[in-house]
Amino acid sequence: MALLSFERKYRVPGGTLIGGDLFDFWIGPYFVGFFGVTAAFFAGLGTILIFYTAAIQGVWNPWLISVNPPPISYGLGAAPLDMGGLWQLVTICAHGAFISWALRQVEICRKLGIGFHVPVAFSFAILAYTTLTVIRPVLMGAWGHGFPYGIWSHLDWVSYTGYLYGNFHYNPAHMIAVTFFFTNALALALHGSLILSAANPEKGKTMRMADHEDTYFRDFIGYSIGPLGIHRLGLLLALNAGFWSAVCIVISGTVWFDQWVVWWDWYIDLPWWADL
Ligand code: 07D
Ligand code: 07D
Ligand code: 07D
Ligand code: 07D
Ligand code: U10
Repeated sequence: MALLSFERKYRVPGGTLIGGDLFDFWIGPYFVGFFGVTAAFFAGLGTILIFYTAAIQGVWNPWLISVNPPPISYGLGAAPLDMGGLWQLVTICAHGAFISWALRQVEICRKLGIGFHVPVAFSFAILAYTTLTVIRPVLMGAWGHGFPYGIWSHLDWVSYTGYLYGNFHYNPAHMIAVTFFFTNALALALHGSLILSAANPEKGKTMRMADHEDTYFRDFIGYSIGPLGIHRLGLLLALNAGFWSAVCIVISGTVWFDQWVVWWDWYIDLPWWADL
């Protein structure tokens, strides 16, 4: 693959977090690095363990493969391989791979001398995953509260866990998370469509730039957040979507045990109409 002249210029040693020059090289377009090696190791091992589980269970339909966590009775102890031990190993591998991936992003940022916004953003996805498979199970006292690694089975877990607390829609942090997801989709639709509209002016005219984009929204709703601002807003919305998701699930079963609709009783109990 041909290298961009820019890439050739920036392919110099340095910026690694660990191991100095060890693995400080590229294969084709990919930077390798120490964390590229650890990411490949953990992802490879994790995948092998998933296939091993499939072999033990005799299930090869990709939709139905499922690496299940241990029964609740094992608490926070190590479980035998075929009783959730494989799930525990896959969870370790997944963390190894995701965290390596984030640190590899950090190294590339350092090499290029740019900000760390990408690894920070990816860390919120890892936070949501860690909340589901480590933080909440540990707080609840059993690995069995983690979700199973399977395409269908993880949906069953979400549904089951949702109905454990009645209608999960009444979870206030879930509402905030959903609102951030919806608003995020709206913001990206606005941004994508606005940029493409400026890039596709009437026939024979040159591409429009930020002035046109700003003016469009000032005409339309009286305010434009600006070309840099929309990216700040997008990142803010997306990170909050992941963050409030982690909050909504970690509070279910640790600080709130009842149906979520009951939480709203504080509203009925407000003093000015409680006695009516
Ligand atoms: C498009 C970037 C690319 C990523 C892709 C996913 C695998 C899994 C492993 C067979 C947006 C690659 C998939 C590597 C193969 C095995 C063992 C990102 C893009 C293409 N889910 N979920 C999916 C994961 C959870 C939920 C699809 C992962 C929580 C619902 C895919 C995790 C809860 C629905 C998938 C995870 C939950 C899905 C599409 C980890 C709450 C759907 C994902 C590691 C968050 C949808 C059949 C997608 C679907 C779907 C992967 C966690 C709910 C299989 C890797 C436990 C309600 N999830 N998920 O596009 O079609 O992401 O399911 O945390 O309806 Mg899930
Ligand atoms: C419809 C909004 C249109 C808005 C317009 C503008 C104003 C002006 C004024 C500010 C589409 C209005 C403008 C009012 C305002 C000022 C001044 C957007 C619309 C025109 N689901 N589910 C979806 C997930 C479950 C169910 C879509 C996830 C459970 C039903 C999306 C999960 C059950 C329907 C989605 C999950 C269930 C959906 C929604 C997880 C419940 C739908 C996004 C993690 C027990 C809806 C077309 C959307 C749909 C829909 C996501 C779970 C039921 C993909 C992530 C299992 C009945 N679900 N869902 O559509 O498809 O936005 O709608 O568990 O009808 Mg689901
Ligand atoms: C931020 C742009 C501004 C829009 C705002 C909404 C009204 C309604 C009416 C009090 C992203 C203004 C709200 C005008 C006032 C009365 C009677 C866009 C932004 C600020 N929903 N929904 C919300 C709507 C549907 C679902 C919040 C509208 C489907 C779930 C808000 C429609 C299904 C959750 C809201 C619509 C569904 C919400 C935040 C129309 C599947 C939440 C919305 C016209 C899509 C979350 C309490 C947001 C929540 C939420 C409005 C349709 C599911 C009240 C206008 C029927 C699961 N919905 N919604 O972020 O907190 O929009 O609920 O189709 O958890 Mg809804
Ligand atoms: C966890 C993914 C992390 C991914 C990583 C990377 C690879 C490599 C390889 C591509 C967090 C993985 C990478 C594997 C891939 C290649 C080659 C992201 C994660 C690290 N809900 N609900 C949410 C809605 C209902 C319930 C979040 C909507 C019902 C439970 C979001 C609806 C009930 C949980 C959300 C709805 C219910 C959630 C999910 C509508 C079920 C959670 C997004 C419209 C009956 C989960 C942290 C997320 C959560 C969650 C949305 C309905 C239950 C806000 C829109 C009422 C139990 N719901 N939900 O978290 O918060 O992404 O998880 O009805 O656990 Mg909900
Ligand atoms: C993007 C981008 C980019 C930018 C950008 C943006 C995408 C390249 C260059 C844009 C992004 C943003 C601005 C940021 C973020 C926005 C969101 C995430 C979406 C969420 C938005 C909100 C929550 C705000 C919503 C606000 C709205 C909708 C404004 C509401 C405004 C009005 C209601 C006024 C509408 C005006 C009209 C209809 C015409 C003129 C009217 C008047 C001036 C006054 C009122 C009129 C009268 C009084 C007349 C009489 C009334 C009548 C006849 C009707 C009466 C009827 C009744 C029922 C009352 O990519 O980078 O940077 O900026």
